[in-house]
Amino acid sequence: METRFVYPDDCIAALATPFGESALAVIRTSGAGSIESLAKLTENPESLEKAGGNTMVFGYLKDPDTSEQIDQVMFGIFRAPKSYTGEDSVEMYCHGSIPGIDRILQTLFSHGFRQAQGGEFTLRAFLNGKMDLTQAEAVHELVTARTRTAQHLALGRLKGSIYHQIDGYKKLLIRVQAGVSIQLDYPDDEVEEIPWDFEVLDRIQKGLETLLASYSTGRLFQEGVVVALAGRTNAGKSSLFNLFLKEDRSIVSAIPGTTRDYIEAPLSLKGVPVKLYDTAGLRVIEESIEQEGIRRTTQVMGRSDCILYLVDGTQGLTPEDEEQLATWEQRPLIRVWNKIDAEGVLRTPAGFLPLSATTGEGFSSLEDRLYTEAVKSRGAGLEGTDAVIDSARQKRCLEDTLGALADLQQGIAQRMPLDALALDLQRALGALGEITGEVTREDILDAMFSGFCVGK
Ligand SMILES: Nc1nc2c(ncn2[C@@H]2O[C@H](COP(=O)(O)OP(=O)(O)O)[C@@H](O)[C@H]2O)c(=O)[nH]1
Ligand SMILES: [Mg+2]
Repeated sequence: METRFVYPDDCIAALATPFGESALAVIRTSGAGSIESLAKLTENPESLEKAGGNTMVFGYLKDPDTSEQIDQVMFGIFRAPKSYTGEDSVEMYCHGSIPGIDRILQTLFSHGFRQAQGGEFTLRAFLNGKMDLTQAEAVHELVTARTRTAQHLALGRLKGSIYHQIDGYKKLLIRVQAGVSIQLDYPDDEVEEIPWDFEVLDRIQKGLETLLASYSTGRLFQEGVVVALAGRTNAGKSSLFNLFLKEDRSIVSAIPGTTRDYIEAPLSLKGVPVKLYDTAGLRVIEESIEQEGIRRTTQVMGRSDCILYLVDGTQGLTPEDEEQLATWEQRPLIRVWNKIDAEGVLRTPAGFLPLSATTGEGFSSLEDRLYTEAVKSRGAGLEGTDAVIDSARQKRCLEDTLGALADLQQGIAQRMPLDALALDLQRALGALGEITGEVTREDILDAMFSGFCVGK
């Protein structure tokens, strides 16, 4: 298989900020010789060549072919190994006009620099030992986090929350392995004792299981949950939608059937990213536009993680509501009795949450309930969220490790020969090492870093 990163040690450059008009644009470069190559593109090459690491240099970029000035720039100079990538590196703080950025990049690309591929800076950081793979993945997660909690969890991983745990378990396993090796080296020792420290093995397994279980929580924060508002027209879905968003996004109207298509909006529910859908009401009607709206409503309900089903408390439960509730019974669903502020509202039946989408009464209980449902429907737990894994790759490695450890325990119970058991142990250690990237194949690296944005 062809991999993209064979000998990634040439000079790369990329725009690290969005390509658009802004006060500043940051252009990142890295690679042996990058400082010298860049110096040639400035009015005063010595100021860069002689600059120490971790210093800023003020100057002008020029096109060496025409000697024309391109931009006034602050150069951040980093010298190997003290840089993000571990290589010589220059970060340029330029002016953020689109033609300006374009001109600078074109000049770099025709004078010794190549366009960096997605994630290539972080890949180099990993290859140069600046971070382990869980931290490299956290960089990506940190950039793409959608809520504050997600961002916080990713930052924890970047600081090494996963790495330190894995490293701890690995050291314990190596101790177990050492005990086995001694036994293997001196087989004719009369000790028939099995050299297994079951207490330590248990501790490792439990710890890894906890980490593995945190994956659903990690995914919850990364992907978020889909919540659909449903119910008959005029139940107050659009009003509730706006209450969630704290703004008037969806049209609220006393005329039935105003919302004909669904609209969606992102929001954060106590740190969990939610995609909330306001749907067309469920109402049997001849008109074809509205029928299409209803078809789409059913579709959105079908793929949601939780349905908020609203009933107009002044109207009470209709046969249509009963039918809908029966249809979606198997799904995570919260029954909401709306319009409790209204004159002549009927008593809230058992199993319904009282709400006024107009006054906001009952809304915080609804939020609590939705949060619990959303977390539960994803099988996530939020206790001890200091180390949460959020990578399918890490999950697979943990499963491999636990698989090998289970084989080991079974082998011990069946009194398998020690050298066979030593192989299980080796397999467990290998899978554990893969998590942090001590043993990682190039194609895995390739797949992993290609999901990054350019400039990271
Ligand atoms: N009194 C009262 N009226 C409400 C409440 N929620 C919605 N309404 C009214 O009910 C009508 C329909 O609301 P809307 O949100 O458009 O319902 P939808 O068709 O389900 O989206 C509008 O006139 C709203 O002002 C509520 O909690 N209390
Ligand atoms: Mg509506």
